[in-house]
Amino acid sequence: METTVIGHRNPDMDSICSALAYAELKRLSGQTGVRAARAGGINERIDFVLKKFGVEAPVLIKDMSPRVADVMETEVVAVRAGSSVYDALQIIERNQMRGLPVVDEMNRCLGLLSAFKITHHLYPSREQAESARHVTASLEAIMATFGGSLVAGVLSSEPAEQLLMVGAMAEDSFATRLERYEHLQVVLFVGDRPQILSMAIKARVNAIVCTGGYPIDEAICEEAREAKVTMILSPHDTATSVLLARGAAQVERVLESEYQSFEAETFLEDARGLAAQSAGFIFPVLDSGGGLVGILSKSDFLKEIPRQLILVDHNELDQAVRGAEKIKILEVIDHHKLGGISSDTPILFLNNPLGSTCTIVSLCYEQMGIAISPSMAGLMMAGIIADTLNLTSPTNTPVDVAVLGRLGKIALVDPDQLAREIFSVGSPLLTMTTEQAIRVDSKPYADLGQRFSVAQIEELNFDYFEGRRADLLEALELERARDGLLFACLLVTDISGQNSYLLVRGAERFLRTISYPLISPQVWMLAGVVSRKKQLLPYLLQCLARMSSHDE
Ligand SMILES: [Mn+2]
Repeated sequence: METTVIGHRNPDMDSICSALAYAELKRLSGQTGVRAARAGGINERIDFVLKKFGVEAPVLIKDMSPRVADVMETEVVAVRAGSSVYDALQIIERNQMRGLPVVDEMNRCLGLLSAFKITHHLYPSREQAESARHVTASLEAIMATFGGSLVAGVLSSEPAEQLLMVGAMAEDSFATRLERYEHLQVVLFVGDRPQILSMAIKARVNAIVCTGGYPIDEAICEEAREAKVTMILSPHDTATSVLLARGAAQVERVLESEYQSFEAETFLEDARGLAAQSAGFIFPVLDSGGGLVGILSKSDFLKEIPRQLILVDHNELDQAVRGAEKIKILEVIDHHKLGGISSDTPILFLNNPLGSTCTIVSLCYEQMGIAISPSMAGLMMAGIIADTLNLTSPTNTPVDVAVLGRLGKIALVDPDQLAREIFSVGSPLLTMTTEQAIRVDSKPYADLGQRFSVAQIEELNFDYFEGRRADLLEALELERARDGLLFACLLVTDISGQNSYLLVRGAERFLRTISYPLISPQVWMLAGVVSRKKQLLPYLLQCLARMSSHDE
């Protein structure tokens, strides 16, 4: 079972750092198969912190939806194209399967061999029965099917089209029939009949299978050797020997070359739809070169997905990595408002209105008595500093202050110095495109029957704001129209002055409800507002409520 610890889409510092630190805590407490992940790109500030503390960025996962690779069988039982139908049947029976994939020497899938197809080959309809005597196989393969032994001539391993013939008629009739088959490679099955044997050797048939286990006269063997006719002894009677010999046909003659296949990365949901429409019973899973990497059976769709999620720094599926709703959520560690998540079984749900998720994770380490490494302490400091604007945001609590102090002693880093370093790196307005600036920390919401988005960027001051104002407003309007939102807004926070500008594009009836001072079209001054979750979001919800009551 693989456990992925992951923060929200458009991850911020707290999301990235809490995922890394919590995954590490899980590993240290003995859980295996735990990895940290991120649901989106990382910005310059996060990159700076990861480098400073020497930690690799968590793996990027854009979609957690179950894939074919999650449930497919990777230990594939396959059969080579050159194998005999007889051998394939033995494998099918031994493994209690309904069929097999057929591969070439490079393990590329050539088709499927089904028990049904084999049955059809061995028991053709009456109309096609004549052709059933033609078998493309080597003499070696034919002999192997009935466990015979060579008594004269050579045993070719080259496949060729052979005509299976039984010498069960009177000598005259036999002679006439042999003439008819002159141009064919005849493999004659005959019992203890010296005359027939002699005639066949003189006619230089390709091979003779002496059935019934009778001893063969040495003179006849000598005759066969001189005429270069292969003679094989079968321990079985004629009927049994011929029946088994037909299984020498190569599987590539019997395979089904039209079949439904998947790639390991195919979404399981898509595969399920295609499999349901297909008459196939197994589905080869192929790599880009056609190589066979797995097999999917219809019963595999019922398997439990061997992956689970731990959500950090969010608890709303709208904000979670795509596909999160399709797999089991094991834990939620968060400090945001509740977003109506539900589960099938009891789960660990730790929501604590502290300044950052990193603060909560740090408390988890302490509670479990597990030592925090200096690099993880550094990461968690960065998460606390970024989310609380270095302990100045209204979301900050005395617990955050105490935890940040303790982490500083472990990481041997001064919190104020770290804060200065973080916020001086990569001013979003200076270093990002307009598109990035409105998306880097944007969250979607669906509240009071309305959908909207709220983004935030932090600046050391408003120096670069005026030059970007028009472009930011235009980009917000594009996003709002594209996603069909009531409004899209961006909070530009000056962390030194502890103020923010709020840029909003959206329905006029909503904009009317904003009571802060308007400083230019669609830009409001929010003095003392720095927190999205604790200040802006509750305010926006009030505005929405006011709008609804006016609408009525
Ligand atoms: Mn957070």
